[in-house]
Amino acid sequence: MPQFSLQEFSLVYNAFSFTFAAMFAAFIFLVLSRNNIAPQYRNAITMSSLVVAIAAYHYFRIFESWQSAFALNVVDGGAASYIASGAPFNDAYRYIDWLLTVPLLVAELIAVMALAPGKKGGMTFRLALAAVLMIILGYPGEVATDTGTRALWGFISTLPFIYIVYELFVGLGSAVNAETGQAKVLVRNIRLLLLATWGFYPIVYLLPIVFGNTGISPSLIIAVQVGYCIADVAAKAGYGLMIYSIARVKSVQEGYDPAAKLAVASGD
Ligand SMILES: *C/C=C(C)/C=C/C=C(C)/C=C/C1=C(C)CCCC1(C)C
Repeated sequence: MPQFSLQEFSLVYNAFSFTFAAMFAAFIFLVLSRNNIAPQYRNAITMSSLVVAIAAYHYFRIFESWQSAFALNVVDGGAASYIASGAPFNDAYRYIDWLLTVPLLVAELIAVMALAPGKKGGMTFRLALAAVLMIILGYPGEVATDTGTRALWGFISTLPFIYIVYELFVGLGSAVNAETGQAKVLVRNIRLLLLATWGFYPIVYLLPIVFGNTGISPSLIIAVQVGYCIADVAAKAGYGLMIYSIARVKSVQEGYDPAAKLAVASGD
């Protein structure tokens, strides 16, 4: 079982705490800013809010689990450290989190894009299904104790992942080109953000294969946990704010003015 110095333990502890705060703050922002968005794009904001709310809850649980998995060990005359308390560190919360949030992340992107209304439903369904399959098929490999099984399920799970990337960059090509002005730039950038952040997860999955299960050192555990925090904040909160920006730009482009509506409502 790994043993961590005080600084190492605190680094992961603080990363979880930061991630919880970032998800929670993004949730408050998205809920409060909903009225700045034209009604036709509000579903995207609702889904973004759900994603960060679900992630905030799971980070809170992961944070608690990390806290209870290690106990402070003070040795007379030696350096204090954190050793395993006997309670397992449960980061299986992540897979449950992904199962719920990853389909929502693809659905929120489709919801703000210029796709013919008849095509939106089908595209959302195919991408969300692929996202669910990707997570479900990755799980048996995640919990497998031998690297062969891990590699096999990892490979199978990569197929829906490739399908999602293909649809985003090829299948949705004309929908991206149909965007205008700043919305087009933002939609292009959010695809890149998605690719860059999502790419992190299969790389982490590969580490036990690359290093061999016995090569998982405390510093690797720290790198993986802090890395997941960064990827999750970017892929959920950062991504959610970009969805908000796209929805806001398009609302303005389409003539939606929340101030005018407020003035009418208050009789000014
Ligand atoms: C907020 C959480 C996100 C965006 C999680 C994304 C997760 C993935 C893209 C996971 C992909 C995987 C593979 C492509 C193969 C190996 C197994 C997975 C599930 C780690």
